[in-house]
Amino acid sequence: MALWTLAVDQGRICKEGREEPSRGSPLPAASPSPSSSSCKGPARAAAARQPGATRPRPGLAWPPLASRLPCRRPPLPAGQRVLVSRMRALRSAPPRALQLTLAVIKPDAVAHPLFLQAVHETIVNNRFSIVKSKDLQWSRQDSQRFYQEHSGRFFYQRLVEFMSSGPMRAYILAHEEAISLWRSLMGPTKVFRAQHTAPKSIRGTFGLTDTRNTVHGSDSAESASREIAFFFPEFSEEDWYRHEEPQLRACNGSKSEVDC
Ligand code: RTP
Ligand code: MG
Repeated sequence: MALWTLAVDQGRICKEGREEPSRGSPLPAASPSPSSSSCKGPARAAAARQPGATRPRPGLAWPPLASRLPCRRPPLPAGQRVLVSRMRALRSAPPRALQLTLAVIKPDAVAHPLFLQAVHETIVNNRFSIVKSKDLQWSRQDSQRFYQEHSGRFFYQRLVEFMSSGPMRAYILAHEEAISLWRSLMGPTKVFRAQHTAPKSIRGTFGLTDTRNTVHGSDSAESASREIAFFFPEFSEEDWYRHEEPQLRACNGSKSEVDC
């Protein structure tokens, strides 16, 4: 007759089955069947093979509770382990309601103070928070590195020359939809198209040529992180999300500007 014992191990209930020893015999009638146990059979067998393993007394669970190997959960497959650790990280990370993007006013617009002022006002009027800004001028090497992805294109040399030809202004902008909002305010890359399809956009209004098209904007969250690090190497996105983003979000949601 099968006798079932319950062992609580590491907070988990582990069910073990064994055959009852035959009457009068000091040993169990049969060694425990691995298939009758939810603890893995090999674990029990290993415990029984230990040099000091105690012989069981009839009627008691065998081997004694203290000498049993712990019941361990079988390891998760690699894919599931990654998923579980990502879910844990997401649970402990603060919520990210604000998105960051990199915006640049290119040399053609910075050369005209009124254009520069107008683009700056577009940023402010569209409820972006200006997290950081700086005026700078690139060397040719900076320009080549930043536009590496376009290095095989016909316009690459022209672009590199232009972007290192004069001062620029760079911003880290925060907004719920920072990337897509800034890209839609910029308008299409090609100025001729911008003038026809989005005449009120920044490029439609101030753009000069397909190269001298006034502004730059990150096109994805990954590009934004990479480009922000390129222009603002001292800025830590992680710290900003941890300390400043929650405050800024609270301020944006609050009607009073006293505490913000
Ligand atoms: P950006 O990177 O400056 O925000 O512009 P984008 O995404 O709209 O356009 P992208 O394809 O990334 O091109 C980068 C910059 O290269 C110059 N360009 N010139 N002559 C041309 O046909 C041409 N095409 C692109 C522009 O300055 C463009 O912004
Ligand atoms: Mg681009």
